[in-house]
Amino acid sequence: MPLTVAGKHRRVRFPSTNQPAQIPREQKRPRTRPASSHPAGKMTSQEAPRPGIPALFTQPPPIRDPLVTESVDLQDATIEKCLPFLKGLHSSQKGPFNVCGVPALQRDDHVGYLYDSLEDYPAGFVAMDASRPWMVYWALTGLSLLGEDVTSVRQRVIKTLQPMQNPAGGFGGGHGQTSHLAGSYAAVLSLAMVGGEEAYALVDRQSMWRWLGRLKQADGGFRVCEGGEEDVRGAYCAMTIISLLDLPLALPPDAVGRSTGMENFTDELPNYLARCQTFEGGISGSPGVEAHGAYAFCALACLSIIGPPEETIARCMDLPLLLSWLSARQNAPEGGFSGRTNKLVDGCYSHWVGGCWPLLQSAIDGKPQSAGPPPQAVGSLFSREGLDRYILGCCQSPHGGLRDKPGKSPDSYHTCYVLAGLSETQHHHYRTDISASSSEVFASAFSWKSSPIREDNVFEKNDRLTALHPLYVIPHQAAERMRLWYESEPF
Ligand code: FPP
Ligand code: K
Ligand code: ZN
Repeated sequence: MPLTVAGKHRRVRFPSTNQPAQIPREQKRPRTRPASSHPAGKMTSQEAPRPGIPALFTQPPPIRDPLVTESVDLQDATIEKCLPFLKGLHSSQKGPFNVCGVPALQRDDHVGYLYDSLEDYPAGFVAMDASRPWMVYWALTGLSLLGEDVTSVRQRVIKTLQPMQNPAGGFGGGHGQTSHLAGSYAAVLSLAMVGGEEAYALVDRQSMWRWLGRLKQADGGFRVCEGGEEDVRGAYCAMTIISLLDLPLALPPDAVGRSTGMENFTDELPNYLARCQTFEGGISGSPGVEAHGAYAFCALACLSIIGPPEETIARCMDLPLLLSWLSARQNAPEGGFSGRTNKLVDGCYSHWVGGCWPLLQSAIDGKPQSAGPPPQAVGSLFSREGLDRYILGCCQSPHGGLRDKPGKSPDSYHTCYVLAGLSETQHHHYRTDISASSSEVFASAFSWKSSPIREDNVFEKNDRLTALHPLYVIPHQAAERMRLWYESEPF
């Protein structure tokens, strides 16, 4: 019997196979079953998939672990939920479908959703009040990916961010809030995207530099705010800000790190990041905890900002182990990425995990020899087709916006990072021997180029998105223009 679910604008009807599987209490204990049977198989719709879809993406995996746990049940339920979308059969999917059985990107709906996300919110969204710079960043990045000209909101962005900057340095998550590296990262990147002198000149670089000096720790890492936690987000956000704003690499005179003999923001940082690689090969938020895709991106992007990936990543990470863990993030039939071992596919990892691949590829390719793309020694390190199928088939919400997975509501965070992931599948990202910056330290960070991939596409010309800078996650020009402007300004 079809079920009715309340949507934002109208009531959407889902067939009953779309309900999350109820896990009976007694099944939460690990149990075993014959390895050959798929318990959820009976629930799988027998309706034939659209033509053009390989069997890999239309069936539960053929090899199964006989031990059944709560994680396995959740995984089975997720596959059941995704299959009708992967097969192109779900009634909420909008076409046209291409010859590969993949639905078109609903560009206008997503553009509309993101412009809406910059308007007012009802009271229930109060928890987002500390994420104001992020709301701006996700919308502007998503709109840029979709080819919108975001300079049209320049004045609004400046006016919104201006009160969030604190006299003692950095941006808070809202007016009157403590400065935080995550909010400061989102604020600086948003200013880069709208661009222009007024936006660049808004940042107080002197106080930013001093504040960052108070966040740098003796072990090489960064706290995310004064008195706050230290993790790889802090390190990535700090190095993003330092490199884009052309701040001095030297620590301010009163920085805590100076008391242990450190002189620069990058001192001991590679060692700190190296200590975040775990026994699984993935990278954790801080030494000793569980590897996660979001932190893997932060660590690898941070290493790629502070030096060429073939030096920094190769020196700090066990590459074969990292490749093995990263590859295990992608499964069939879903095709999208999970964030960690034994957890579920989620559209936002299309960027956090998807964004790691070009950085690893660059570490493997080695020192760039020319201004053009390097010869491809190996094929794609991940299945672009799988990720495209998950994004276009499972992550598009029927009224605009993109989501974690079928059954979840869209939000601007997922819309941004799912689109960023789609863009990543559509481009080769590589470094050249030419840098947009005159800096020696950050020469590598500003030497990235992107060119559209033409082979093995399962998406259409109209689904093409803008390329993003693989380290700064904003359009290339936005990052380069900001850096060049500050290079020309006295500090
Ligand atoms: C687990 O959530 C998620 C994390 C432990 C990391 C979240 C961090 C980010 C998304 C990125 C931060 C980056 C910057 C630049 C600030 P979960 O348990 O709900 O999800 P899971 O089951 O998929 O692991
Ligand atoms: K998640
Ligand atoms: Zn997510």
